Amino acid sequence: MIGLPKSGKRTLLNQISCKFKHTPIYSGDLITALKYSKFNLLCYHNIDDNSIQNHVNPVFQKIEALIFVVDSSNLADLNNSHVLLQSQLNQLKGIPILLIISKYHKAQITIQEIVIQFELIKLRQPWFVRTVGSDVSEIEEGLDWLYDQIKHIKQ
Ligand SMILES: Nc1nc2c(ncn2[C@@H]2O[C@H](COP(=O)(O)OP(=O)(O)OP(=O)(O)O)[C@@H](O)[C@H]2O)c(=O)[nH]1
Ligand SMILES: [Mg+2]
Repeated sequence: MIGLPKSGKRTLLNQISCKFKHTPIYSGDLITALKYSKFNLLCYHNIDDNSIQNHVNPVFQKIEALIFVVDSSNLADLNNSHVLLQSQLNQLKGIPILLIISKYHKAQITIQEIVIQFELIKLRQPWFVRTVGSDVSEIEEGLDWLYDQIKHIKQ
């Protein structure tokens, strides 16, 4: 999981951890690593232009999917957010992407507008968009989709 500072990653991690049984592996300023029954999750709290591949540790040998968090309440950061996603995608070709639109109850932009701005239609890999922070949090659907994608790739 990546996203700009203040995009809502830590809040999302807490939300996921409340819903699903997990084992903490590592928790620090830069990275949180958690083990769930179906998958391992690595959150990069402070990612820069470096590839996240450079930070993969022996527990997480390979990145199989990406959760990208974008704050829908902050229009000023949307372009930087897109640039961050692009820079990571250039280095992680072909992996499925779950785009989580956070703070959707305070959104300044619609899902459709984000999909267009982020040029998701042009992506070659599978992608899926869900919101959080709205009345109905869609994180479970998003994680189910991601897990199915990973299983499908492994077959
Ligand atoms: N109102 C509202 N605020 C939110 C929501 N999600 C996150 N925030 C706030 O947005 C700020 C940033 O959220 P964090 O969860 O710390 O996100 P982050 O900075 O991407 O996380 P890390 O970089 O991993 O520390 C915090 O002040 C949160 O309280 C939300 O759904 N609603
Ligand atoms: Mg933060």
